[in-house]
Amino acid sequence: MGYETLIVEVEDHVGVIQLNRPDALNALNQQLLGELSDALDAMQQNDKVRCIVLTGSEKAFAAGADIKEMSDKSFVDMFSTDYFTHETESVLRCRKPIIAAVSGYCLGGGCELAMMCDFILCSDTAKFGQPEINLGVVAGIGGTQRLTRFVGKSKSMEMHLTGRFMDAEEAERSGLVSRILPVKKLMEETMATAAKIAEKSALTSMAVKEAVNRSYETTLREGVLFERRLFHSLFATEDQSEGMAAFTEKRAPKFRGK
Ligand code: DAK
Repeated sequence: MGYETLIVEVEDHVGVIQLNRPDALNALNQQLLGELSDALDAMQQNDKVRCIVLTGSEKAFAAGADIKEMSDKSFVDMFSTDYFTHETESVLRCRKPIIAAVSGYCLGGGCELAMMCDFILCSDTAKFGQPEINLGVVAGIGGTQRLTRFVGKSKSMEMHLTGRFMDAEEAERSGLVSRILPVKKLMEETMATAAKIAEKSALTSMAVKEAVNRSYETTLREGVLFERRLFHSLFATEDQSEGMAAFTEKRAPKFRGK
């Protein structure tokens, strides 16, 4: 399928989705988010894809929701269409691992989109922020909730109340991103990380996602029980037999997602 606001390709077992509205610093409008939702659903259906990379340009992952598209909308427009909900939840619906590769501006809805991915790798030029307060609104795609879980109340509150940007060092220090990479190496290193994930059992990757995400939703005791039951259930898979046999036979495992 052809997209106007995305560049989509599959390299080996990694699906790459690049946000592509360079004139608007990849601001998220309805067309882009609709296309993103389609692209993610297609990658979920595509058995060849085992890991997904979501990225932008060197200058901007995304500078937020498209302010020009939103500015004239009314409460009724927003509420009756449930603006952006279905589209952005495509990231949460996707059961395959999604890495956000962030360079440059990652603001407002852009930061919220990156936080919905499974983890964030960023370049040393990345800038994160929730500057919605400057527009007289609050974050609306989960920023107040997710940023707080990543960086804690104090820093999240400060970011949302002042609208200031956080650089890559601060983002790594406070747990928002997993690693910082030199800007020219961001995609190469991200693709290497994605390829490493794609070699694993796709079933086990799905189980990891479900277990880690459950930690946000439940008590420690219930989460640990959920994890243990997933662990037990993976003994019903061929990939568990293959992984453990390969270790004993001192060879690389060949996972088939079965
Ligand atoms: N929307 C639309 N256009 C944008 C944009 C944005 N968010 N950000 C940048 N652009 C456009 C600029 O207007 C400019 O277009 P032209 O004027 O050339 O036509 C072009 O991109 C280049 O931008 P600048 O000239 O401003 O570039 P600079 O390098 O000087 O500055 C900047 C870069 C990122 C600091 C600046 O562009 C900026 O402050 N951008 C806005 C950042 C921002 O406020 N982001 C938050 C947006 S609000 C919802 C829930 C949540 C949301 C929406 C809905 N629902 C539940 C319904 C989310 C809200 C947001 O994200």
